[in-house]
Amino acid sequence: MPDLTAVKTASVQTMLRNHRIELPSWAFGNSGTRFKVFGQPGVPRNAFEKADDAAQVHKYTGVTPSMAVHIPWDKVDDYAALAVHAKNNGIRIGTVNANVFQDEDYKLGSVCNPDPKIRGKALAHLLDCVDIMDATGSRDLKLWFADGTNYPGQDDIAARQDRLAEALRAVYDRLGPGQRMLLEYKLFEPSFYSTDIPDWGTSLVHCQALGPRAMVVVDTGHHAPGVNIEFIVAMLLRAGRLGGFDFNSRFYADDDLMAGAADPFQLFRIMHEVVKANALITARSGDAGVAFMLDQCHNIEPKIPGQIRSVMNVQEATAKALLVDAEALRAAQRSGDVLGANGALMDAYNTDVRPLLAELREEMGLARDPYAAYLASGYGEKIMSERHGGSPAGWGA
Ligand code: RM4
Ligand code: MN
Repeated sequence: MPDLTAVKTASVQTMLRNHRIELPSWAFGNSGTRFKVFGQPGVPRNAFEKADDAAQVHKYTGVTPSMAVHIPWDKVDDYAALAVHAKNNGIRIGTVNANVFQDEDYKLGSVCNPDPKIRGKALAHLLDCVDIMDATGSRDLKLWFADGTNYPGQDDIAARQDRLAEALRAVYDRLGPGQRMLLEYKLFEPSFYSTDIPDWGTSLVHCQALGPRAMVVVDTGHHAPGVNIEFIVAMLLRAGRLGGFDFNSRFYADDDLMAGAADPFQLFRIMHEVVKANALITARSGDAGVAFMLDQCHNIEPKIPGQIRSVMNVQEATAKALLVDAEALRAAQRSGDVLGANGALMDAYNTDVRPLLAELREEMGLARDPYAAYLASGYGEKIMSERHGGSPAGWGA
């Protein structure tokens, strides 16, 4: 078993105290599947109210001081005012997510579309997103493209890559100092025959061609079943190109369930690679730093508690990863002690880290159980009585 001496516990707690997790604005709005969006009472009606809800998660967890926005879902007239509003609530606006997948024009793709006019429109949106980053003080632009084809021969696979590279170059060159581009990949959907950025290799090739401030983002839901995600994480860290995570859980495809819900062991294994690479604590500016973001939807469960639970799950996986006895593990690995090495990892995974986290929260002036504290706060009842007519976050079935 890992030796939970006071010194070890304190050093793990120090790391956890500084480990930041970013919340997605879209987690707070109504969401669902293509079959049905189930509306919930009290959901935010605009980006300002989403920031209010994100601030609640931060208030009870103490580790989520930023909220990612999705444009145009979070379109406002004055982004600087949104940033000020977030700040007044104790958080800030984080990653700006572009959306070039919900306009009629994008039926055959956005930046890879065969029509140059449509490519131009998509590029203009991406550049607008950089303007928004300037106004909100955001570091990262996150790009996910729904681009691809449904039928062999529908379009030229290689030519689409050229179009993609051209658009990415224009956006990259527009980034200000200290701003980064995070390029996401997803194996399939909505395109079923070919996807223009289906995997980490494709994303990495584009990032490397662009420059050091283009980095890959790993959405844990965007892989085929059985894929060893921690291997990808290790490779990207090794290449210095892991820009961030979109954490969520999947059982089948891009399920967007709460992080750590479907496979907490996988989350632990991922965090173990991060911890080994000393990549846990992110720099606020500059090129370095892994962004730990949630990308989730709460379709049937209440949203703010769902986010709090997800943050707790990420913290628990991280705490366990920090508890791995690195020396014992290395010694076992070097001596070819297969079971000893595996045992060192499993000992950490099987440790109950909830008391350690509860103690840390107490030290931070928070309730030991953020989930229960939020439920007892009355905020959920308040927004239910005050807010009427919250609209779907974006998928809007
Ligand atoms: C995409 C991708 C993006 C997210 C949208 C909502 O599948 O994961 O990161 O912004 O969904
Ligand atoms: Mn994502």
